[in-house]
Amino acid sequence: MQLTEEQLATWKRDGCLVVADVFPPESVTSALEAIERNAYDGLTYAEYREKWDKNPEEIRRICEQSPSMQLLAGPFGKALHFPTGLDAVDRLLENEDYLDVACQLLSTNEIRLGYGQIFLREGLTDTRYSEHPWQGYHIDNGTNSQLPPHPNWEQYHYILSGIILHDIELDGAPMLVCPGSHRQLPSIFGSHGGRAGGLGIADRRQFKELAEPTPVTAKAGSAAFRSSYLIHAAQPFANRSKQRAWMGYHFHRADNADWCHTTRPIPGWGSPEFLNFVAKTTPRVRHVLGWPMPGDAYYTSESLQRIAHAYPGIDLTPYQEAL
Ligand SMILES: O=C(O)CCC(=O)C(=O)O
Repeated sequence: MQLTEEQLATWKRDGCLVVADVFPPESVTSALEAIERNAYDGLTYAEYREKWDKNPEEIRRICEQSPSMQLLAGPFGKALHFPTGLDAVDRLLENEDYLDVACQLLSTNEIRLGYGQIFLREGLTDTRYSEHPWQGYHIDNGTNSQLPPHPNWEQYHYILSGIILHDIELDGAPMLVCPGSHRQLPSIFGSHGGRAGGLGIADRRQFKELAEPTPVTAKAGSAAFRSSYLIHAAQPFANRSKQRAWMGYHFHRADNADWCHTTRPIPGWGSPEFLNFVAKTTPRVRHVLGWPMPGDAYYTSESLQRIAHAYPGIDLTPYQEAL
């Protein structure tokens, strides 16, 4: 998929971009169902509401006792970080159009995955917003980077994406972003400062240079991208009968890989989730995870035998053909 000049100009100006029709309906539907059953103790969202609308205090009590990070995947969230082990969710990463867009936004074909995470909020239990509309604004750069934002944002930021699994409308708590703020951090840092790679501002009204926040609404099948330097915040659901669910992947330029390491407790290289995903996925996705492409000198008949041993079931044909 080739982005238009207008889309690229919007990206550079705003630091965020929603690209429509990246994912076919069937992949979005199966990923949403897997994310719902993971979030709601085996139920769909409709079944969960049917069960818990009668007893909201109890479900809120259950959430209060859950680790806050786990709640990112929903009230009963089990799998959270990539690879989640939910096939339909993890394999969204194999979409070629999606990877093409990420490459264009990072201005390189050499991109790497920094992190991936289910992100689900739902009206019955959601508390992930601030009390006042000027609070809660921050950047997400510190999730994967130790280094504070650099004035040359295009070279040194990373990108966060949300794969939109159902329509996100104005009453469904769309994220609020300050367009263009990815380019305004040098002045904001000057008067505020940040910590490591991150930055949170206590009161948005103190920063007159920031544009009015805009809600990121999007259709199912879109991919929403934003710069790790973009200032944004959560807002409450105007309609509490809704949920908002996406799968998010973060990408950085390969030449920033030295410092783009996630702070999140991701399943390790030896986990069944990782081994199974890598065995099944495409050479391009393995490359985004750091493997050399087929044809690289790393691959010899001996090294391929070792890979076959380490990743049972892997199809090494593309690597063998390029020997
Ligand atoms: O829910 C949202 O839209 C915003 C979430 C957010 O700001 C974050 O997790 O960094």
